[in-house]
Amino acid sequence: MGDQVRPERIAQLVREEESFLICGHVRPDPDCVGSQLALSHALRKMGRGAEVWLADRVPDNCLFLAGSSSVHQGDAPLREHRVAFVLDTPKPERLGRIAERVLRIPVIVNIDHHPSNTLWGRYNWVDPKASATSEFIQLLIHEMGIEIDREIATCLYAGILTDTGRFCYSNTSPSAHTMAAELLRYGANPEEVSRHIYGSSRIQKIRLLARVLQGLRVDDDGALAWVRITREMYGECGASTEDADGFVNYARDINGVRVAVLLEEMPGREHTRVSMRSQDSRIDVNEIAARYGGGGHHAAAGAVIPGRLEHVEEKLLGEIREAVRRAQHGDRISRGK
Ligand SMILES: [Mn+2]
Repeated sequence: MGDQVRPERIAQLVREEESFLICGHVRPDPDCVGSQLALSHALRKMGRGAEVWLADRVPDNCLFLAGSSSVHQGDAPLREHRVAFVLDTPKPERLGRIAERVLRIPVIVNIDHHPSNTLWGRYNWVDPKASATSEFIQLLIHEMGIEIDREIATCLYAGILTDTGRFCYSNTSPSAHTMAAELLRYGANPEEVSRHIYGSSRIQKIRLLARVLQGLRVDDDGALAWVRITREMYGECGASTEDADGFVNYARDINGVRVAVLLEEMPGREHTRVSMRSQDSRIDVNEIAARYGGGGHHAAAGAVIPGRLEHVEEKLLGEIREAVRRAQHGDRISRGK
């Protein structure tokens, strides 16, 4: 574990080194890929080498970002690097199968906004108040003295747009809007970015969504809603796990729902992936995910839990109902005072 540093220190490191590896988490999202690509463009503009490396493939909704086709997915980096940036990745396990190789790199710069970040780099720039990792990269690029061009602006805008839930989540801070506004001035086109990210669904995804919503369940009191995805559903719809991103939000957006859960059967059926959303500030789903070695944010978190879907469903939903009860009980006590 290393120190928390300021962007000036990281910009100094950039001036001292020749080339950089830029890594991110498994199941990469637009904030991860966008901040990686933006940083790689800025480093190349400075005459530095930059290699973007991920365990999983770039999702379809990020393929419009400049440089996405050159993201490396091999078992090892293409070149030797002394310094690795790891972005949007709260702990090394979230790197997936590349974790071991990344941890062999002497200097790791950990830049992230997840509250669950363990400050695991040699240098850490971690602030849970930032709406997206893209915010840090925007500040760092300024610190590096590089002009933000249209391609960089588009990458960073995609990150802020998606991590704030299209500027809807509670992390939609004044700075998220200010930084997004700056990116528009540098040439990001919000209509184009939104169309690529939200308006180009595969038909397999919509078929899977229809199938999943048929199985939506809600507790009698309306506080907990959940959906399940089995291996059969993927097979029947020709869909993949990436297609299910965001499905939990349909359960979350039902009037009266405090917590929403998506349970997904993993290949082999011995593990279950869960995504949780809280609509109640008193219920911290990050804390619940952490009990299972997962993490995320207060209102959005997930974990991969050993066990078949039915068992995980019963145990996890029991814990969530308990958290909902406690939150409501606490509310009654404080109102009684
Ligand atoms: Mn992020």
